[in-house]
Amino acid sequence: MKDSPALEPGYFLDRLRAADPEVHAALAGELERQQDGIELIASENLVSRASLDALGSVIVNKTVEGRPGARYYGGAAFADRIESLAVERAKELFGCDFANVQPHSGSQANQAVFLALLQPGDVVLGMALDAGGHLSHGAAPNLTGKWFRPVRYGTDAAGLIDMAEVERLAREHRPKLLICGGSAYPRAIDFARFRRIADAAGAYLLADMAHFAGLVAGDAHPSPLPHAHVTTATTYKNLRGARGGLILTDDAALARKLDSAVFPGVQGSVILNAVAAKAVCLGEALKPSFRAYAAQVLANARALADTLMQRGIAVVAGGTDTPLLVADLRPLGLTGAAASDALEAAGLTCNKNVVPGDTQPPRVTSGLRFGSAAGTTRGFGEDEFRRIGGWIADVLHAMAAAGGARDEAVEQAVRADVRTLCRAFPIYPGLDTA
Ligand code: DSN
Repeated sequence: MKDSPALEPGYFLDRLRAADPEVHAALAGELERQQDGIELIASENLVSRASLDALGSVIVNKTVEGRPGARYYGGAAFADRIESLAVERAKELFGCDFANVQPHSGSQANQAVFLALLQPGDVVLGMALDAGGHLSHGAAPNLTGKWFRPVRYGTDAAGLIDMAEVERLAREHRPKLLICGGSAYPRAIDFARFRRIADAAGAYLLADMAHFAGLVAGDAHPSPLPHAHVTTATTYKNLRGARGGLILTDDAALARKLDSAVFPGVQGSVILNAVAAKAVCLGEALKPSFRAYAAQVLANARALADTLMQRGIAVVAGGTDTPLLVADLRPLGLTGAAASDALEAAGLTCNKNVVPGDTQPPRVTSGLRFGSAAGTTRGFGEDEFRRIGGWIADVLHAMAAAGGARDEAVEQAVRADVRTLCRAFPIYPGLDTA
């Protein structure tokens, strides 16, 4: 069947519509949702058409295990070339000697670090979930929490990492692994001090920069790499690439252990189309234009945080040094679950999130997490993010005034404004959902 001339080559072709109308319809609906709504989930972004092309390419047909040049399967010449490109670009981008680009996610990158550096039952010191830590840093339901002995540090009254507590817990518990970085911690981290604490305790330092890797790549945030023994990252947040993880280090002996921990330790064959797309996004991040993107992501996150605070909405830690920020809804008497549903109806997608000292369960929470990476990709600047902050405040204050009940009229008015703004900033110009 001939492709519709209205469509560019890529996804959502007539070919797919004809072969599988149900999957086509769901993908077309998702494209329309992304086009007409504002994505504020901090772990999302909009990848380039080049990344989409790599993801949908014939390399998806190839199976390999092992590392480039040392595979367990034949026919790997082009797979090797693709993975080597991703590795070399990751090393150049982050200024390190070794990179493993195979982790399917940030969680699997962290699991590989645990496998490489620890024995079951070893003590791990990481940030508590309500302070902004991540599940894969030793949270109770995660294997890192079940098979190791997690000790958690938190934040102080200002919402900043309580470094005195980190020091005290490291002295008391002598962890084998100290972790900095997280999923919802908005401020810059004192990596040098973390390293001193790790050294005094005889621990390895793992920096998980999943939520600020793009800013590090674009020189808009300090790099943890000179301080950490191992750094992990994801490629799909503010690095603006395909889904997946990275492990980075300067230590040759650790690199060998980490490679074996990824394969055969926690993973099997490589998802080569994801690795090809990682190579593409890392190449894009090496271009000078990515520095402007990273700076704008940070400026936009700060504009959003400032607007929310000016409109009387509490922001954890009083702002942000990263692409993310967390609103504390307790003063408004709202839950994260109800507020995120209301914002989604208004065309603003974000996620409910626990806040420090939260007493609500994880499916309810007292907070909302917002990120600026995807909006910045579609061209929003600080003016647009200030408008977005105003719309968020309109929806939340209307709910608070009604004792927590949703205000459909306000949601629909904001929805209309959101759609108008989105139409002025198309996400993939030329792609059509028709
Ligand atoms: N770690 C999850 C998040 O931060 O949203 C998924 O990337």
